[in-house]
Amino acid sequence: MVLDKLGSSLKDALSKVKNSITVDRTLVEEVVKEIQKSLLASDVNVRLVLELTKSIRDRAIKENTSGLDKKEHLITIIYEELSKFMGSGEEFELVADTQNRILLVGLYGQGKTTTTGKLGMYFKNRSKKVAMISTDTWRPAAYEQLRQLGERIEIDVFGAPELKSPNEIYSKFSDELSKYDVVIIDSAGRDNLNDELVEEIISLNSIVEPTDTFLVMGADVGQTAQKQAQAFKDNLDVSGVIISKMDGTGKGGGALSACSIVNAPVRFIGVGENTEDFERFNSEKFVSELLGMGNLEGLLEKARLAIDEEKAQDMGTRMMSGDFNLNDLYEQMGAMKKMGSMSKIMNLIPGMGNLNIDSNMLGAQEEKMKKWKFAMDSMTKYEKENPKEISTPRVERIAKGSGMELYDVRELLKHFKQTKKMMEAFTKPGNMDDFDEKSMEDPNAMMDMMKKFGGKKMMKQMMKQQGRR
Ligand SMILES: Nc1nc2c(ncn2[C@@H]2O[C@H](COP(=O)(O)OP(=O)(O)O)[C@@H](O)[C@H]2O)c(=O)[nH]1
Ligand SMILES: [Mg+2]
Repeated sequence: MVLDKLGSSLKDALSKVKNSITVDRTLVEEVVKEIQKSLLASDVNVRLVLELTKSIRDRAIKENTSGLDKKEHLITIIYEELSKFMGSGEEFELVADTQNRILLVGLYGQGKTTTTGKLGMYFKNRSKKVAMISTDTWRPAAYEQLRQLGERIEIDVFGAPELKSPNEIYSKFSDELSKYDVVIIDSAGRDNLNDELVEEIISLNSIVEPTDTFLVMGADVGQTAQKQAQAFKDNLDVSGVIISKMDGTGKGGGALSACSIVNAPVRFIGVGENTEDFERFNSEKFVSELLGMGNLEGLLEKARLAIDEEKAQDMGTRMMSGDFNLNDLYEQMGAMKKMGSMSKIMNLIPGMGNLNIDSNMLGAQEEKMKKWKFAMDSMTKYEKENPKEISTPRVERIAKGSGMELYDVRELLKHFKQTKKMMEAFTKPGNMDDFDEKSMEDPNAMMDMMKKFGGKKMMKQMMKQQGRR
């Protein structure tokens, strides 16, 4: 696994917490020191290390432990702060309802061209019509490299190495490019970010008007990462970082620091030379793996349940007011996913673990939710807010845009209607009669509700029911 050295030293710091008898200031200090040492050894920027460890220390001392014991609380804080440092937030999604133009920038040799192909493949696999364009006028072989890559992975490539400037190249093809859902622009690099390159990229940026600009950086850049990142940030609106060559180094902390400097999350990582060696980056998942979360997972779920309580309350209030729409459903599905697989969630609920619910059934439901998320990404804001207005032509467009079958989109809309009905039953007093204690005890009825609902409010309801017995 990538960054395994950092991982093993962070794990050591965590076992210190786990094996301690009490959590006091001395322990917090000791653990903070260990974390500092491990991060610095992985080339993470010193200032960032100090900031990060300061928040861990402050939170560990000040925060109230919200239902967790002190050790659990400290471990949760370490996990949360590390995830935040790596740019937590939603996973990358394309901007809906418009052509996405993704500009890749970075110094020479950082992996831009390779990453152009990887990103292209990533979107092609998600049923998008993808084009790649080479705007590197510096190295004559640059276009050829991308052209061959495109031929291999069957993605259209544009480029005109005989032209003098990136702008000329992009303008030459702008009509043709308008036919694609996603256009990935591979730009030129230099050994250094000199004025010439800055000027070239700023001017290319103004012609392309990218929906996203990703800074590509090799995991092996070390301490120079901050300087590079800062220079690009000063001149461009960098919306994310892609770290390539994560497979080739035990360090990589330098590149990870870059996202903190450009103030944008790590979006993808490259883990090899081949097109498929590419992963969407999720800082929480990454940190879980880094910390060897197998044994921590239960704890984190417990912490999330406690913390999300508030958010669930919020959602509940909104639903009470009767305007539950597809955005809420989306959020619900996201919250579910965050808590882990359905079977794990079932295990967390007192009494549910022993019900022996068919795991195939749960798996199938999870698959469906994945598809529905794709479908919802292809809806407009208006459609998500007014699901009733989604007519057949719209269903067709959504299916096409997300690469789903008509059937999938219709099923999603049906699921939404049922969920909405369910919400009303839960939120309006008196309507609970349909879902009395008896049906709560019947695993099938329960599953039915779980399927229809898929939300936290319902879990809370169930837990209340369980507690009442
Ligand atoms: N091991 C490994 N090598 C990579 C990765 N990404 C790019 N490379 C290699 O890094 C070198 C430079 O890549 P290139 O895409 O040409 O960089 P560019 O100059 O920024 O366009 C090439 O030899 C690539 O094969 C990666 O994720 N892992
Ligand atoms: Mg290149």
